[in-house]
Amino acid sequence: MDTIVAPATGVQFPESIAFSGFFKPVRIEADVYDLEVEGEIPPRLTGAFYRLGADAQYPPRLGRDIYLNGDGMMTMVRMENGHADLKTRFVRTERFKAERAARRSLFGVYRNPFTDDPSVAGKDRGTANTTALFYGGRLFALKEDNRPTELDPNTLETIGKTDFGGKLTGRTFTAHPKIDPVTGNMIAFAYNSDALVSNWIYLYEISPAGEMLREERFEAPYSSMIHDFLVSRNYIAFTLYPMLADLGRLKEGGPIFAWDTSQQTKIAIIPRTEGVAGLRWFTSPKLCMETHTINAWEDGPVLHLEHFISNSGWYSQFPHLTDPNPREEPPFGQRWSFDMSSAADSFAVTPLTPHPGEMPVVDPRFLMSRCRHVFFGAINTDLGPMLDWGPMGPPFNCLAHLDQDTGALSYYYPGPHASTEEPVFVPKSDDAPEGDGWLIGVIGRRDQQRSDVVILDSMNLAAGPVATIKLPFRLRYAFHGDWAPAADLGWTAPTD
Ligand code: V55
Ligand code: FE
Repeated sequence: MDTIVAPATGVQFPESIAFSGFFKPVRIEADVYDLEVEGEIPPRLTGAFYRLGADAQYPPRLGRDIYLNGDGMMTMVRMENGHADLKTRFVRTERFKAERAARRSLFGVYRNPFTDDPSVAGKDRGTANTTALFYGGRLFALKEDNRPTELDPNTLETIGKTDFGGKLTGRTFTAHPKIDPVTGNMIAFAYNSDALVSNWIYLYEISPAGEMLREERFEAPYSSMIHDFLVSRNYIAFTLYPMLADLGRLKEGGPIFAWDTSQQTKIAIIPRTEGVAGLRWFTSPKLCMETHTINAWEDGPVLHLEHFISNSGWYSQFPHLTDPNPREEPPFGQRWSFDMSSAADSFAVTPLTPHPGEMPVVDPRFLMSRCRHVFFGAINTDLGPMLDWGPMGPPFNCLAHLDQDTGALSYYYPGPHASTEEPVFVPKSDDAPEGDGWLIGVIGRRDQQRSDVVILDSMNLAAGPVATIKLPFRLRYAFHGDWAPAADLGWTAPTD
């Protein structure tokens, strides 16, 4: 860092959608004790709520970038005896530390090292900004283009990157691993892991103690963005869509991904026991993209994949390869059903949601088996107006609950200037029925430049929050979170 000189001018964020208004970087590393609480925090919720998102320490080096490239910012709300304390911390990545020392951005646009300042050539570009995962007593910050970063779950201090005892072979790791509620193991994958652009997909199984139990690889027909995947009791499944990576485009300083309509949407289904030797490929008759997965489960020989699907690329983040002005289609929930006893390359599609949605959660105790209850962010204009578009597309104006037995939908509507984020599900007790829990989620109050954390009864969203934890400032819209019970955090006395 010896030759880097801080710029002679002050910091200014651009006026673009990802860096202004309600989405302007917040950058506050806070400790606020005893937040205001309306209502009552359920005693069961003694522990810590985490959520991870992208903030931006500095304006983008080239004046432009997408929201997904911000620096990892962890939020923790620690709850105990009706009290709630807030802690927010940037993840101290190598990149964060280098840029702080230089007082400016050194790394260029999203996943493109060819746009970096030459002084950081070959340095770690990781942002650790997508998923807070509490697993095996450890808190991880995950981002799909790098290895997991471990944080202290009580202080949020950055411990460093992990390679699971030297057994993680690839340079990347998904932000959407699945925890098997029966075995306790983590099933994970990685892509673009042996090179910046690669067709190889890695599969991992890791124990709660952090031991690598299994690693396998298979080759995809193309190199594309693979954000999420599905695991049932007996299968692992990927929906691959042609948001293709291109090394030549990266070298020209362009975006890593572009939507290529000359390719098809492919599904890879892998039997868990047999592994990649038993892989079967399917082709979707319709070109479409999976945004996030809900769950996968089996009914006899039929494998059901439930996920949010959109019939276009994600143009708010990545361009269409040829169309300069493409129309982005919103995602809807769908169930894709594969009869695995048949050799046919086909599946049945059942729509699950009548309006657009995304960021689904189910009761994690029942993942990989049928989940009757699904919770997700939705846009339901019967409840109230749409909000102005944000840097991730149109914001959700409610949280929805889908009961798959009755088909009934119910909603929490936070008001006309408020948007929801993906909630975290905590069962009401260890033996509560499937789906009967508390949902903890952040609400963005756009008219107040402020955020709330709400706690909802999953079985009665329409009743509104049982508790609202009021934050004195705005949190930047974040991605995925988790819950850690106090017993797993080693609490003896209140921590500083
Ligand atoms: C996604 C999110 C990312 C990313 C790539 O939601 C894809 C999809 C938060 O970062 O880097
Ligand atoms: Fe995600």
